[in-house]
Amino acid sequence: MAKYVIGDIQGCHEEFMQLLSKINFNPSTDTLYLVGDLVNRGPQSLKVLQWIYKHQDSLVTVLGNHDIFLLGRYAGVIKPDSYDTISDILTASNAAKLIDYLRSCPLIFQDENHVLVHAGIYPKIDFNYLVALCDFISDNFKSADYAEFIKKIYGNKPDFWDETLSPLKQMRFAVNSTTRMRFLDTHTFSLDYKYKGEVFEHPHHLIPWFKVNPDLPLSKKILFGHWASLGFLHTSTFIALDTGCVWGRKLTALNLDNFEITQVNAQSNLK
Ligand SMILES: [Mn+2]
Repeated sequence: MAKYVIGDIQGCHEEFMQLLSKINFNPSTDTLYLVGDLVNRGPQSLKVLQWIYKHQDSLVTVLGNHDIFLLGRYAGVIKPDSYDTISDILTASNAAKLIDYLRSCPLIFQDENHVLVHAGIYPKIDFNYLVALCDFISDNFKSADYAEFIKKIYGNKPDFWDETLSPLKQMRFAVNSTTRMRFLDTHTFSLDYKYKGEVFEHPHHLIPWFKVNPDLPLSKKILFGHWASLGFLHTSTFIALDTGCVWGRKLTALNLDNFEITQVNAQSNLK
């Protein structure tokens, strides 16, 4: 009856299978939380997604930026990127079923003790308002005209939050902050997409999102991925789980009952 959370898989199927066997994952009794970015950049995105689809009753996954990219590519509203490794999914015979499953996955999931999200919880929006906004976004992802919706919410702007933004702009900001956020501007709290350097020696005008308001009005721990250069971190309020498997480092599982960490080494190095 154990509950585990696993970091960004990004098509690293072999490592994912090794990790599951190392923790003795039993789909009929155990539960798996996945922080999103199931696919892309890595070698076997289709195999990863097929495993997740098959075991969907034993797991919860939130959507990451690469998963939304896949939805947009399948819908034909996002242009290919030269680094994509999702063509096997796009041409799979059961692609429609896999995509429908992904469309049904939330941006934020909560249980009694945890909040699961790909990149983070933006610290300057009321949490319940953000959850409601994300639920509304999920309704749109599930709707028949989701392609048109993805086209509208795909883009960097607005990079700041303001309650007076139009509903569409609010949704775009919610998608970007839950799936792409790392650093915020210290003064305006806008999202920074540019800085790619050291996490702990960052420029003064930037602050990691989770340091803005370390005591979020939440009694739950935030479980997130997306930030490979941050690596594994566990504090009283959050757990960061992207340990850069696709970049030649490790894939990490954390047992949420006893906080035991299990890792496997990456098979290949994309760097
Ligand atoms: Mn990501």
